Formats: sequence, structure tokens, C-alpha cells
Amino acid sequence: MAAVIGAVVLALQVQIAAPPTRLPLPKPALGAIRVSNHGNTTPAGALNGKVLTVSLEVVTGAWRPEGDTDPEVPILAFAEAGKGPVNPGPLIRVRQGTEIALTLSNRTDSSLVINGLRPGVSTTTDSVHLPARATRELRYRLDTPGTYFYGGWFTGSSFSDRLWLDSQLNGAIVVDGPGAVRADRIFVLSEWFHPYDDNRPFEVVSVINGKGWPHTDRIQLKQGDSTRFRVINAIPLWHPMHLHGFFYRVVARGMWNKDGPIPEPMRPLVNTDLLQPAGTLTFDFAPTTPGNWLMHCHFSFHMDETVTLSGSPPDSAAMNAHAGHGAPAANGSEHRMRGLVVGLQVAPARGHNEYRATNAREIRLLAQKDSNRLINQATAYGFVLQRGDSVPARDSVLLPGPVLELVRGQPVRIKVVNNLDEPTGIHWHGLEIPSFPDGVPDWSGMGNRIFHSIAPRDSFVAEFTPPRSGTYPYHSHLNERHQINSGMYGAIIVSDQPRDPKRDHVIVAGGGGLPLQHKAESHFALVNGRRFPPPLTLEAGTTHRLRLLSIHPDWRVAFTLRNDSTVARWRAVAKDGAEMPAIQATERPAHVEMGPGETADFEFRAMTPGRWRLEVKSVESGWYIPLEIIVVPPAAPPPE
Ligand SMILES: [Cu+2]
Repeated sequence: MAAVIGAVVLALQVQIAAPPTRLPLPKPALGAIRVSNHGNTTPAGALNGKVLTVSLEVVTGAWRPEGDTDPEVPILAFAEAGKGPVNPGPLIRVRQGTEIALTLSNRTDSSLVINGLRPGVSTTTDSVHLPARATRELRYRLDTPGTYFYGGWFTGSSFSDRLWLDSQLNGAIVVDGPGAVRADRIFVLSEWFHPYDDNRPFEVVSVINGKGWPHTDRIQLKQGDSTRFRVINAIPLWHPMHLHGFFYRVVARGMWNKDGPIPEPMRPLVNTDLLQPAGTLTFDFAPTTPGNWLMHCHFSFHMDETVTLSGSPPDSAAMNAHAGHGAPAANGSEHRMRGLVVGLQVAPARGHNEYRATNAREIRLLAQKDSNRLINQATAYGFVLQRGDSVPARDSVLLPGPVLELVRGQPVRIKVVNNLDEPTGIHWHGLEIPSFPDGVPDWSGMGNRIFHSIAPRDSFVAEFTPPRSGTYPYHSHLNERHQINSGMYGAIIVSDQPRDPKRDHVIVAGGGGLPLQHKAESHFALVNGRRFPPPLTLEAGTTHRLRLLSIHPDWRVAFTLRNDSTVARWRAVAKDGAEMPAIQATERPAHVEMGPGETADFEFRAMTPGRWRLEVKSVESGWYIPLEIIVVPPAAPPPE
């Protein structure tokens, strides 16, 4: 009898846990024109002196956002007259001062509004109404250098209300200033989102230049060649854009219709930057280390099975054959990166020598799990250090992972031992190290030497020499939504000299449990591994360094240091591990918002004893964790 009841309970649990069945997708009309993708390398139109003549049409097409055997869906798309439709739309790229002679035609039966074609010319009034089957002629001059995009939607809708059919009406606009044009790449992020009319799951695919990973274009670069990336966000959501292996210099943060360079001394040096909805991000970097690298959105749900149509049933007959979509793969074997990820392949320069560590310090980092540790009895996945020969208990897990204290310029060999029963891969986020130990399964490395995930009971040695002192996260780079949310994250501190823990404080905001439902966002978070973290004690009159790490995979996190009446002031001193130059390291109100993967260091000095709190919370309403800060009198009175 007990066994029967047990079986029923088990069956119920399985039923509850099983992800909902996928639904049929809308189908393109028979004979619809295929929409192709492109990398924004060839400008549209014909240039005659200072006049660019270009003719754009909106047509209905069939788009395949992923592989050749993955689903095809209907979209409206831009085409240059006489050419096939493309996603993103044709690139408009001219020198500053060029006159645009544009013919705009609507070949569909829907009334549309096309916006953003005249950046710097017109902002609030820059909407071109284009009734069904209508044609309009426009003539204007582009005078303001920058990165922009144009976008269309159904009449009566708006940028943030686009769902699927009109969601790919986007194209890049680049206006080049005088002088030589730098080598650059242009990336347009877009999203096709299909809801259903009840609470069944939606279908969504997120793409860069018309394709989702692993089908995004590979970017070929040469070691040391400086490169400019222009990233355009045609999605009404934020994206923390992370570059593996290198810091980048932010040249401009714009909007689709407005852009302008940041004054040179103020340009931030970062490896992750929050790209706002309808925003643009222009940055420069030099890929100084060869190998395979990534640029990706660091929200786990923008780079996992959430944002793929792969496996969607193309019609209702097939729908029952497909289940199991979207939920984080419980055992990482099924997991694959998807969505907003671009691969960079940096060819070695002549005379490049592969990195070799000599006299490396050894660190043994165990990846383990501990059941019933998190909210709702969820299992914690995480790390513990083995010191010497005494092996930590198999269920010993530190939340967050132990702080890895590294010395700048000192080689280290971190042996990651996988005591989980699923594969993993660990990424040393922001460290400028060789590609092979970078931790992205089936990608990191070069040529024949590619990192593959660390199987259960196997281990991997990451060898590198950290070149820059600062604050960095380390985290799982496999099945991120599941593994990072369950605790596989921690801080790396690279220092020139030993830190004084009385004055140097590490504060890690990260995940504390799995999302519960299919595609639902996690409301679970931890600060320093706790939902109720113990207070920090600071000394009045002393300058303290607060190292803030934002590594929750699902949330933008706001940190505010305040008491009941006042927001404190602190001095920003480092971002993502890079020290700020004096001109940027200013005192400011103690508030910062960061996406996953970002870190920021601040100096704080309270002149008098008292109580403060660091409020750590999700920017969108979700969760709030206060960290009490007690400022005590100085240990010894200052000498007379
Ligand atoms: Cu994103």
C-alpha cells in the first residue's frame, strides 16, 4: 500500500514538474519569400556625390531564425527594391552631411509606422505613416555621427508592444564622422515573441543580426587588431553585454534616435555594460589574446533554451511529439547556449607563444551539492576549497563560493573537481587570460585544443596568470540558469598585496534557488549567501573598500547605501575589476545598478559612528535584502 501511495505521489510530482507542452507556431503563407540574414557589412543604396538614393520596401516573408531544420515563422521584413528581404533590415551607412533620398513602400496589407529614419534630424515627430500599399518619398540630411536604428510597427502599436509579426522591422543606421573609418562590426539584437491567449507558455527567439546562437555569424579577428563594436538593442528589454577575455572602452551609449561620443577621458573601461531598451552601445577593444571568445547577454534567460524555437512543433500534428522545452535542463547534458550570443575567433599573430604556467600556485576547487539547502528544499550547487590533504565533506558547499584570493602576476593552477552528477564548466569572468581555461564548453580554446565540459567525477585544470588587480566573479558557464541560480558563483579578488579584511569587504548578490515554473523568473536571491546576511562592521574615520558583485543570473540589481533619512556618498574606484582613472573616480551618491556579471568597487568613509544599511534589491520589483552596516568608534583614539 505504502509503495502504491509513494508511486502516486511521485507521479504527481513528475506531473507538476514537467514543463508544459510546446504549441504550434504561426506558419508563413505558402510561397512566402525567404528572409535572409546579414552582418551589416554592406551599406544599402547608391551613393552619388553627397546624395544616397535608397529604396526600402516592407514585405511579408518567411524567416528561419536558427538552423536549416529549425522552425520557419512569418515576419514583416525590409528589402531593398529589387532585392530579397533581410533581417536585420538594410544597413544605412553614410558620411556625416550626406543627403538621403529615400523611397519607402509598404507592400503589405497592414498600416505601418516607420520610426527613427532621421536620427539627429527629428526626434518626437520622426514617424512616417505608411498605409497599406502606400509609398512615401523622404529627403533629409544625416549630420550627427553615431550608431542608430530605424524600426517599424503596426499603426497603433509601439516599440515596446511589438510581439512577433512586426518585431523584425529593424535596421542599423551609422553616420561616420570625418577622417578614417575604423574597422567595426554592427550587431542588431531583436526578439520574436509569440504569446498565447491563455496562461500557456509563450514561444520566443532572440537573435543577433537575424540568427540565434549557435547559428550567429562567427566574427573573425586578428590578434591585436583594434576593433569597434556597435551593438543595437531593438528589444524593449535590458541586456548586460559581456565580452569574454578583454576589457572594452565604451565610446558611446545612445538611443535609437540619439547618440554622441562620451568625452575621451570619461570613457568607461569595462567588460560588461547594461544596454538599455532601444539603446545603442559603441565600444572599442583590442583582442590581444588569440582563441575563441564570446560576446553575449549575461541574463541566463536570454542565452538558454528559453529563447529558441528549436524543437517547437511546426504544426499541431507534431506538437505532442515535443515536450520538455524551456525548463532548465536538470542534468546539463541537454543544455545548449541559445539566443543572444556571438562567437569571436581571434587568429594568433605571428610569433604567438601558447601560455605556459611556471611555478604556479595550486588551488583545488571542488564543485559539489548539498540537498535541502535552498528555499523550497532545493539543492544547492556550489564550491568549496580543499586545503592540503583533508578532503571536505562531499556535501560541503559554501554560498557564495569561497573568495579566490589571487596575486597579480602570479601564475595559478586551479583544479576544478566535479563532484556533481552533471557536467559543468567554470568561467573566470573578466580575467584577461588564455582562451582554453575560459570555461565555455565546446568553445573556449583554439584550433584542436578546445575545452569540453567537465564530466562528473572528472576534473579540469585552469592555468593562467591574472594580469590586473580587481574584483571579478567566477561562475558556471554551463546550464547557467540552473547552476548559477543554485549557487555556482563566487568572487575572485586579484591583489598586489594581502587585503586587510577589516577594511576591504566583498559583497556578493547572487541566486538562491531555481526558478520554480516553466520560463518563470526566479524571485530567490542571496547576499553573501544569506537571505538575512549578518551586519558588516566598519570603523568611523577609516576608508573602507566595498567590492560589490552582481551575479544573479536573472536580475538587474540595485545597491544603495543609506540610513532612514539620507543616501550616503561614496567614491567609485573600480568597475568590473578595472581601476578608474582619477578623473572618473569621483564621489557620488551611494547608488549603483548592475546586471549579472558586473562588479563595482567603492570607497566609503563614515566620519561618525552610526547605523547604515546597504539595500540590495532587484531593480524590477522582485526581492529586497538589506545588509546592516554598523559604524563603530575607532579602535584607538587618534593621538593628540
Ligand atoms: Cu539580454
